[in-house]
Amino acid sequence: MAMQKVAAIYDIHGNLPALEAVLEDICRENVDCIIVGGDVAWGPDPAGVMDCLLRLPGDVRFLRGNADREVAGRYGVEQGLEQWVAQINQWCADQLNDAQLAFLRKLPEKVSLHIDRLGSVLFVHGSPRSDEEAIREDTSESEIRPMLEGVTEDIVVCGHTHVQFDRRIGGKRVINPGSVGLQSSARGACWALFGPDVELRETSYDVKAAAERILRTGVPMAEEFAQHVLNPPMKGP
Ligand SMILES: [Mn+2]
Repeated sequence: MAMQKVAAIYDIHGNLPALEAVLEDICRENVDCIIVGGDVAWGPDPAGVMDCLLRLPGDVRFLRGNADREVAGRYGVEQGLEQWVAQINQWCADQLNDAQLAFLRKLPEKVSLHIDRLGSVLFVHGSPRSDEEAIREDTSESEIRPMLEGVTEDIVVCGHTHVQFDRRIGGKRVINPGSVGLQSSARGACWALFGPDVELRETSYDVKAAAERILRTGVPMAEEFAQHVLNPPMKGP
């Protein structure tokens, strides 16, 4: 059955206050489905975010991001993670229970839907061929074309790089909803609404309260996470 309205929330990265603010906005939109686009738990409040997402009513479809794979598999420096990423990764895995880790381990890498007036939409985390391949606003078309090879959908939705964009490449529309919890080039929590058109949305939330909360979590590099939320990196001119 084709859907009328779908919300995409990507790269939540353990930021529960940002997620809650976005879910309030989504609630007002009467969506048929929410796509959770990966990288949910790696961040300051892995358990809070997982509890919230797994309690959501209605049609919620998850796909797996690279960080979900890394948290669920307890990746360390041996698996190629940088030291600081590995340290946070282990801490995040320790915050989750076995059922939550098993849930992350079993997620699919892509979700495909048909949305009225938009057409077929493929949701992935990085690119259609890799959960850690980046597609950015300024990635060249010649780099992106091979990533889209074999994709039959009209629209590709990808995340991972944490900055919103809406591009047209080789007859396809490629969209990044931005990051809910670890945003760049935006002050608020970013997401996207699909149907009948595509809306890139930014939900403001109390970043000061969120930062204070982060400092109490015990996550490694809490100060850096708090600073990121208070002052997200902005793109140069
Ligand atoms: Mn990612």
